[in-house]
Amino acid sequence: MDITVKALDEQTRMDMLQRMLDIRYSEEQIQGLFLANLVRGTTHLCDGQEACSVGVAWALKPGDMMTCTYRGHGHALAMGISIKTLMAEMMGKASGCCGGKGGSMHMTDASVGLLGANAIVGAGLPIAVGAALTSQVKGSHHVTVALFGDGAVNIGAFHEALNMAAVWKLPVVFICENNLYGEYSPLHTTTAVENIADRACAYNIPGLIVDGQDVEVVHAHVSAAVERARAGDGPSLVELKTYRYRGHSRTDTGPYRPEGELEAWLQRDPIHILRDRMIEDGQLDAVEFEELQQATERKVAEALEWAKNEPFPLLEAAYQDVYAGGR
Ligand SMILES: Cc1ncc(C[n+]2csc(CCOP(=O)(O)OP(=O)(O)O)c2C)c(N)n1
Ligand SMILES: [Mg+2]
Repeated sequence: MDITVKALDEQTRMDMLQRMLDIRYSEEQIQGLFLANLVRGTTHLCDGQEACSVGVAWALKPGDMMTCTYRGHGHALAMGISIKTLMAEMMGKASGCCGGKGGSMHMTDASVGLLGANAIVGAGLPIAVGAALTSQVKGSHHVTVALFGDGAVNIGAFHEALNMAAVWKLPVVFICENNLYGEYSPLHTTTAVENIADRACAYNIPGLIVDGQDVEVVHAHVSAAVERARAGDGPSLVELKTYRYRGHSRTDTGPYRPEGELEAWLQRDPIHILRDRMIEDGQLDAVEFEELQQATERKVAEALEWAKNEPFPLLEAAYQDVYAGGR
């Protein structure tokens, strides 16, 4: 696939920057919530990976769909779930996107195209293939993207999904957020290839290796794969090289990471890459960026306070949403 990365217009860049900041500050607040024991269970944060979710979401059109993983707060916000709804879901409140019954690992809202975050590694891929088959049968020209981690590529469902989608030329794009670790295991100890995208040749589909820290680069590559799928030319495998700043889940401080690795990735922070480019192009200055950060921090804190005061679901809600159309 021949892909040129063009500068996006100023408004699009500003919107992307804002959404990446929304994600960054939301993750910060969520970590605090869990550490303060205000929410039971666990959470998986995506700070460092913001350019992936935002670049992918901006490559989609209304009606397109996404499946993602338990590391899915960024995907949910990028697809258009509001910060308030996200925070309410996090705290198990009735006004959350799943009525408070999903929590951190299951941010879902079909009305924005988010078919579901999945806690089972690899489980979103066959769901995306099914959604794509529906679009193909209906002739609706919608595309589904499946987001998953590097840990999912050794799961049977990955291979089955890619093979079937390739054979049937389904309108689906498989997007791996390769953050170098599956739980506490470095990729090279679990996976025989260095580049996940190299596996595409086994299914006779394009494989793209992409800088996952640069939102414009992510957007350009995913857009090309999405439009290829929409045109009826079948799936692609896109690998976004990225890094999670925190450990696997809330209590993991990442002691297994080699010294200096995190610091090296912090030098390529996705928010700073876009900020610096906008400053260079005269679209933003340091003071405006500072104000944007502060306003976002306030907005996220307010959303969290609002969510804290929302009611929990009623007991009867346990019987709702069990079957399709049951609400
Ligand atoms: C089928 C299955 N096997 C094992 C697990 C336990 N598990 C939870 S997260 C995880 C690591 C997945 O890593 P990766 O796909 O790279 O995603 P990341 O957490 O890095 O975003 C594993 C093995 C699971 N949830 N599902
Ligand atoms: Mg991983």
